[in-house]
Amino acid sequence: MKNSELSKEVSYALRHAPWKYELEMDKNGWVEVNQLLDALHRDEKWKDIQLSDLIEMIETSDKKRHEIVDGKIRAYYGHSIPMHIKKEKQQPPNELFHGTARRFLENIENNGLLPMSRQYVHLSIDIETAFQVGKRHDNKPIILKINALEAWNNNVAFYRGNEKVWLSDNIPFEYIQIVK
Ligand code: HQG
Repeated sequence: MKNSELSKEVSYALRHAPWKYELEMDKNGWVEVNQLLDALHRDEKWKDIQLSDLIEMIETSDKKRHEIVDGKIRAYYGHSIPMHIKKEKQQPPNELFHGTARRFLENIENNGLLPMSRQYVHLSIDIETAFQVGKRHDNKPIILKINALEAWNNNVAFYRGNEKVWLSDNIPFEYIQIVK
């Protein structure tokens, strides 16, 4: 419980509102772990949180959302802040998947997949992961298959999030099929 609550708070800080925590974030989304700890300590709830708690939070999480390297921490994906988080382009696998709500389909057919309130479109490496993502929006989500490599070969950019999540910009519907 503590870990998932902490994970939500850290995600909020690193993805959506670093200024509320007075964090200095670089263009790749990294902030000093000590800065984050100082900010958390100002909240009674997190006053005893230490680096080891952040490490445990990351290790026990159901999804790989954050990483700590050389005294810095960042979110792998999910950003909505105005400053664009820079990601390295990377060739995607042949196919990727996206789980979404039935009510969004018509708009997606007309405009392709759009980042909406986030900086990137989020894609999953398999149908099961996409299904779980889609379930957040609809109890009977639809699964879209993205011909990612074909899109990449036609200059659609892809970026790696974590082992299960890929990121992209706008994906035209010509590269998308409805799986179920
Ligand atoms: C939809 C979670 C209308 C899109 C998950 C999605 C993921 C459109 C919604 C990560 C559209 C945005 C991101 C269009 C896309 N018209 N709707 N043209 N194009 N959409 O939550 O991908 O647990 O911002 O299909 O696991 O659902 O937070 O994105 O349904 O990895 O770590 O607009 O967040 O991870 O919804 O989820 P979201 P998402 P965490």
